[in-house]
Amino acid sequence: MSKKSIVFFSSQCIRHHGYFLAALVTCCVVALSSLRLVAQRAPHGAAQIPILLDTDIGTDIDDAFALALILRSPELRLLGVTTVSGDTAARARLAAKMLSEAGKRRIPVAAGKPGKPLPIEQTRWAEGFSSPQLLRDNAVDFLDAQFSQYPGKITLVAIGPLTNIGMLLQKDPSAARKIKRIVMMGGSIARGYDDHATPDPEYNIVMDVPAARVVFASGIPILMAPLDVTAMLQLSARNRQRIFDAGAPLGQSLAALYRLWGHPTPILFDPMAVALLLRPNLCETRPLAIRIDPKGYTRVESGEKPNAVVALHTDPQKFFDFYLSRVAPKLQSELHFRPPNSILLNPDK
Ligand SMILES: [Ca+2]
Repeated sequence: MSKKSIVFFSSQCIRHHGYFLAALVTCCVVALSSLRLVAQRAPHGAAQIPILLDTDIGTDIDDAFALALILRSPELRLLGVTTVSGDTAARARLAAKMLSEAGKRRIPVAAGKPGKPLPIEQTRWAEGFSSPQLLRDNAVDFLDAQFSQYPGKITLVAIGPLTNIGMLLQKDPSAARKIKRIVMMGGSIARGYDDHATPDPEYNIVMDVPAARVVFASGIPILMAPLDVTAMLQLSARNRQRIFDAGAPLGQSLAALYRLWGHPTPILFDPMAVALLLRPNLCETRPLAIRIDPKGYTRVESGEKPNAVVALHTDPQKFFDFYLSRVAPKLQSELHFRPPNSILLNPDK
């Protein structure tokens, strides 16, 4: 076929099959972008899990510890962070500064709709911080764009009230089909705060009951870490110091935030949601039908179709072993350290 014939043939094809070609090109672009997303690999060769983090970082201290675990987990690919509840812009600055300190200056952060401002002591750490990674887009539009760009690929890690994802699902119920899974800290089945043996209305649920109801009715697969597997996760002074001693960037950031937080003992509620995503066998889980009652209790409806896989029991020691192995790994020199004979023979020395 001559060059002229090829040009003629091509132009005829485009004329007659323009829509088909345009559709084909669009499919290729979408397929390529999806491939680009899943082709990223963790160092050991397995494909990375693409995630978005929705957080109320800044009130309790556990969100910062959860973000640290994400940043120390090569299996995860953090595509972005959204903030929720109260002063969402201040929370976004906190998340962005923590990312920036860890060298992750390209991970975007989008603030949710601002709510009633509450005093957040930790935000002083990021006062005046600015970065191009702080988006002008609001959290709901950002989530929408990400889930639409990679339909069915992204896991949402939700460690705050469910306002942002609830707003997205109310705006566009079809968005549920684009979300691979929600892994969340929230709810209380048989145990409550302080690890007592009765359930409580849990903070993330009770802060936005309508949003929680929308999420649990959406059909999105949910993996839920309630108080039953989180309320007992008190970070001991020894382990806290080990994390802070790990130094820059994460140990240093966590130490600075801890000092501003101003309480003695963090409880690592939120990091369990991240740990559960990475190590599902850290908890015994069961599919359950969860109904959110008007007071924010997460009630189990027997005989109904399950809408969540719920973690019900855990071994805190195994959780902390895992958490510390990631966020404050022992140096090889410490692992192989043996006290000299003189100390073994003379323990008082
Ligand atoms: Ca939280």
